[in-house]
Amino acid sequence: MKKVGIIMGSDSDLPIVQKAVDTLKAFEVPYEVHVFSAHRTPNEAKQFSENARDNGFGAIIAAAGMAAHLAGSIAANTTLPVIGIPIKSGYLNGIDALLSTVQMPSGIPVATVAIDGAVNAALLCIEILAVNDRDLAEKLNAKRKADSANVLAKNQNIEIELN
Ligand code: RP5
Repeated sequence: MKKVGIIMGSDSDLPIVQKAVDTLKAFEVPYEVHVFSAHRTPNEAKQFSENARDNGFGAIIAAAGMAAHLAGSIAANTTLPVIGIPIKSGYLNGIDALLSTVQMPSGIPVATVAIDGAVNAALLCIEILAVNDRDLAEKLNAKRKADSANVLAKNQNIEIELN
């Protein structure tokens, strides 16, 4: 199976990024995690993305806060799908990172999830890998069913308690 690359702009992003790691782990999808910054280590970020396809990656998650150019700069150097996670940090609570990540000019797409949306970033990568992997697609279906059962159980508890 192809790997998912998880790149974060700073180790201070890890508490959020960890949720993507945990999700990939739960689906037994292989991954690699790195700290590369578009601003502080642009050469390393570029080298990773240029070589990602040859190094066995199928999708890349890029998480960054503030003036978040990481996802866009990674996408500029690979044609693998890039999923951006805008991280909530600094004075603007992630709105800065959201707009920086989502507003890509035509030609270089970044699939941007919600502010701090690490779980969905991982699930989107899994869905991309599952296009050619029926077993993985089955695991996604099973998770959806489990999530539904969980909500129905909560509904039942609330209905018993409040009605
Ligand atoms: C971004 O700036 C990082 O992704 C992080 O979200 C934010 C702050 O980084 P640190 O100053 O905590 O290293 O580049």
